[in-house]
Amino acid sequence: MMGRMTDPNVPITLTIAGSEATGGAGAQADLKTFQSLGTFGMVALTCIVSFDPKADWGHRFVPVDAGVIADQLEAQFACYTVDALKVGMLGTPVTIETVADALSGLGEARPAHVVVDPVLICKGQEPGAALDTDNALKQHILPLATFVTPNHFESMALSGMESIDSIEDLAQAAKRIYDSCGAAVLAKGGVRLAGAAAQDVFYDGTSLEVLSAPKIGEVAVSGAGCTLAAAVTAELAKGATPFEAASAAKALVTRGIEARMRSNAPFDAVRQIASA
Ligand code: PXL
Repeated sequence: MMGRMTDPNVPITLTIAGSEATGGAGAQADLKTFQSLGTFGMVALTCIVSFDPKADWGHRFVPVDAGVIADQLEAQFACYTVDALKVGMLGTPVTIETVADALSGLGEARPAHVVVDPVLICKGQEPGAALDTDNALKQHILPLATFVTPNHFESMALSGMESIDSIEDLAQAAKRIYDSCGAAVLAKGGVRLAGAAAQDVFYDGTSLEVLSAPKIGEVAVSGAGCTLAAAVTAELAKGATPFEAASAAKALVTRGIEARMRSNAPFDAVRQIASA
């Protein structure tokens, strides 16, 4: 294999994420996003989520064996120089430790960009039910992040703030999260903050920016968060600055919500549309 190199003209992206079988969220959303933004995408699968139509569309969750997760990462990093990596749903403390060990063990081969979507609680889970998973994520994965994309709930959990009711509160949370881990932060207000705009806050230690787009309805769309973080990952892989990546990602998610899929489930799913 001497002399064989990764093609330098094709940005390479990897997501470490769970399968959401209906294709709206998780690894499927990530891969579609990677493709729509012109990168070569890979998935290391951490778990399989199947909604249960007989039980209020709750999540049936099956973790992938830790050894199999490590094997996937070994194969991927042996094949390619990964330009940017996304960490999505991990799901259990064992998975978190496995992924953290694998990434720490990469040394020089660790991608320059590690985008963490801190999936603390999935819809359908009781808050607190997954406290050990949340703590493991904070302890083992956040220190590896160069970019983090908390939603409204995760911004409260990671900043220690009891409520986030305004864009000023969200900015405060973004600053606190930056101070705690040193990663660029894109804190998502989405539909959770009142007003006609879906606003998010970007903070990287120097510049604080509010990203704003008209709200499209008042109901969260499945896969929006996954798609946003995957789009940030793809843009960073292509050489964008963190703020450029955040802006481009927000535009892709807005287009994807406009073009959303309706289904027999009581929620819509983002559809990734490449720009014209
Ligand atoms: O949207 C968060 C999320 C991430 N990853 C997987 C999921 C979900 C939500 O359903 O199933 C695999």
